[in-house]
Amino acid sequence: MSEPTKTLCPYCGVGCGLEVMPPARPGRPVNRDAQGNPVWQARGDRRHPSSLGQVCVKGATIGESLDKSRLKHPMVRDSLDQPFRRASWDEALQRVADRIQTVLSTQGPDALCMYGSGQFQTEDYYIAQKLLKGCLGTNNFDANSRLCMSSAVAGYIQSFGSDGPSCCYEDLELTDCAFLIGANAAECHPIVFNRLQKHHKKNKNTVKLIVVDPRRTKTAKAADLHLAIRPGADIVLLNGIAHLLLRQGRIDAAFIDECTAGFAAYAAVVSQYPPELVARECGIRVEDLETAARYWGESKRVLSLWSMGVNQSTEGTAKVRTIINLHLMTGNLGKPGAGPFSLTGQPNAMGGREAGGLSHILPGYRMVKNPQHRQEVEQLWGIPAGSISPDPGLAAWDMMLGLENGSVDFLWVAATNPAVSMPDIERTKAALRQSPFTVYQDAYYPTETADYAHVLLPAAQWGEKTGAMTNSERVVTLCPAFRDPPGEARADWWIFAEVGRRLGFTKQFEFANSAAVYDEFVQLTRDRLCDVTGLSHARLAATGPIQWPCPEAETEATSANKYNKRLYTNLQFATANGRANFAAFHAKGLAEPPDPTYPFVLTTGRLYGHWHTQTRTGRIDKIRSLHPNPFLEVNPRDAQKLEIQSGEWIEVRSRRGFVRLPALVTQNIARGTVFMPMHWGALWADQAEVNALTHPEACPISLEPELKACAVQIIPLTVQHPEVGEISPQVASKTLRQPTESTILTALPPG
Ligand SMILES: Nc1nc2c(c(=O)[nH]1)N[C@H]1C(S)=C(S)[C@@H](COP(=O)(O)OP(=O)(O)OC[C@H]3O[C@@H](n4cnc5c(=O)[nH]c(N)nc54)[C@H](O)[C@@H]3O)O[C@H]1N2
Ligand SMILES: Nc1nc2c(c(=O)[nH]1)N[C@H]1C(S)=C(S)[C@@H](COP(=O)(O)OP(=O)(O)OC[C@H]3O[C@@H](n4cnc5c(=O)[nH]c(N)nc54)[C@H](O)[C@@H]3O)O[C@H]1N2
Ligand code: SF4
Ligand SMILES: [Mo]
Repeated sequence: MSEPTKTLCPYCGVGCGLEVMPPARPGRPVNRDAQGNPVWQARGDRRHPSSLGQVCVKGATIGESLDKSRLKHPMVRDSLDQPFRRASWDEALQRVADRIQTVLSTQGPDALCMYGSGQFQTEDYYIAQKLLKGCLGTNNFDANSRLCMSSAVAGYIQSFGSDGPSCCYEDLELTDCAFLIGANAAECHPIVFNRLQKHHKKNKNTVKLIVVDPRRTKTAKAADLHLAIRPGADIVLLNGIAHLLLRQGRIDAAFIDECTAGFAAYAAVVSQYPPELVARECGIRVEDLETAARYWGESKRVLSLWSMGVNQSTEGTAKVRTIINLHLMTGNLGKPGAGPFSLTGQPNAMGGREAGGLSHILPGYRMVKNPQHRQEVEQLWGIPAGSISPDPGLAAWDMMLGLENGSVDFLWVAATNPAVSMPDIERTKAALRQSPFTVYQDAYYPTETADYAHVLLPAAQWGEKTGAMTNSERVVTLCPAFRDPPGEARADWWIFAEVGRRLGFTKQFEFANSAAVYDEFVQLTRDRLCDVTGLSHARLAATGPIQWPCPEAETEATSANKYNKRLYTNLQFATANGRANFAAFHAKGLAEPPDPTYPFVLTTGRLYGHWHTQTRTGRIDKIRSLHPNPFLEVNPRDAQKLEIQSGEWIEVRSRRGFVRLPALVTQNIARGTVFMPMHWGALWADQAEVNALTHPEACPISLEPELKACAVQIIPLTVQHPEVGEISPQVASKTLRQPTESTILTALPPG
């Protein structure tokens, strides 16, 4: 192969275009990593419309992760205390199919569950829906998007009548005011942030950047105004901004009148949020609140961008709707440079939503509860009417509860690592240990979740299978296979389809290849908001990435891309009456507020170089040296009271568990709040699993857990410890697996 393969970065939802080249190319030295192993090379694709050639460190180093610690063969065992033994695909798949059959006949379909991922390609997602929801008759398919995007999905559906972010990245360069709330884009959506920052720097006098985050992140440091609110105070703040806009008459009355519903009830709620109260509850200055309202009011085009600081909350949906309220109130949507823009986390969480990849939705932005929607899907799938259950299936955490109480008998986990990423990890692990039968389908081995599997299935990953992914701005990119999967690894969709065939659904899973799967999927998007009937693998390969909607009729129109950049430009929304809905929400605050015993609020999140549970990035030297160790950020005044300094070992305890790690004393975090990264599971450090501390309380609408806040206490490990006696830092440092203490001290990010 001499031409580079054009594809999409398989990490974050920015969805940067990559060009990938094999280690050896004619006339060039072989590309090698630090150990001398030949590795695939990746660079930015200048022609990709979303990223224009830019990449961050993760995209640039992806090639180094492809051949390390891969799961190459199916493995089976009868119980968790046995070692795995290698099995043929035939044996492993037959075990899975037989078990499903048994559970179906003894327990019924709702004892079966699948837990998937925004790292599936659309074809993987689609086949999984068809198998579980169509053929097996249970809606128990959920994805890690439940921990991630489900509040955004619920907020869009309730406010606009449909899921679907309406903005595009060009808006980053057309806005007068970017309002980032609960998003550390500089580290988590770096190329989106680069585009925004460039525009901001170029127009310093006219373009405003507001960041709302309890931490002074890299993103916050670039802002004109940083509102370091208390964790969980977002609704108070947003209602407070609305209060001032209303008081100053900076609203778009015509828009409210013609295009929205529910304004009066909303206005009544925000009238109860005067500036003094809001500033006090948020822990910010009245002047700063007024400045935020002024920026909103004076800007012609406001673009808000949010991510997990908003979604991962017991009031996640209410937060999303409260952001949208501000846009409705000021007419800031459906036009260039303005709108409520949810930044998607994973590379194909968007495609997952289109394919129906949560337990309450169906392909084509349809709802499980809607009889007409079920009927449309049943017809296309060629299954009897009534096959799809009218009840939403189990959400991610409810699957764990189902294992706990014995109502779930079969769990199939693919492309996610719940033994690290679920809340309340000890309870999660205990539930997984109780599972009568768990299939785990991953690209890597070992991972923490593999310990809980009865069957391990080796998955072909990005670059080893061909499929489509949709990024945050609704751009669909084809990701072609450019190398062979290692060992016997197979594409996720193929594995699901093969089990379907073994269960007798031969007609439903008769696909020659993933292009045929995609062709069937697009039929289910016809005349829906996310219409992609004009797309096929062949078209995407020939023309490159395309933004949806892209209905069949537009197949010929080369202008389709420009035409479809934004949704709702005609101000007709997807609700029954075409109007967008205001929502009137009072703030409820955190599910587990601090108290005298657990006086700190722990918040959690990400670092620039690492990706989630490190299955890839933990195996890349450059990234390991960027972030060698877990740490806990503590404000200097709190540190003084606790008598701890940077690098000293502490124990952090919540009602559910504890971690031990070094402190990082920094002004970047407010007093009373502490921060810990999510990346270190049991394989990468001892006793530094952030989710040992978190709780599973979730938003009642989106069912998304409040992974961003729980109450903790901090115990310095150099002093007498109530349970384990005196621990010196030297002893404690042995509990960190990877780097030594000296690397911790030298590599702590600058405070
Ligand atoms: N480098 C890197 N990038 C990634 C990922 C990764 O693992 N590594 N993962 C991807 C995925 S799946 C996702 S979902 C995204 C997540 O992207 P982000 O949401 O931007 O990242 P997080 O660090 O999880 O959290 C964002 C911020 O929320 C703040 N926050 C905490 N509590 C509150 C609150 O109550 N209110 C407000 N306003 N803010 C709060 C935190 O301080 C944090 O800075 O990143 C994607 N990109
Ligand atoms: N405390 C706390 N917890 C959190 C969060 C937080 O902010 N704080 N964030 C939450 C969020 S937003 C998210 S998205 C989750 C992420 O949590 P996880 O989904 O658990 O994290 P990953 O490490 O991305 O796991 C993906 C797995 O898929 C595998 N994989 C990669 N490609 C493929 C493929 O093509 N096929 C298959 N079968 N496997 C593949 C990888 O090897 C890896 O094991 O964590 C959640 N948990
Ligand atoms: S910004 Fe996201 S999509 Fe782009 S290169 Fe980095 S990780 Fe990949
Ligand atoms: Mo996520």
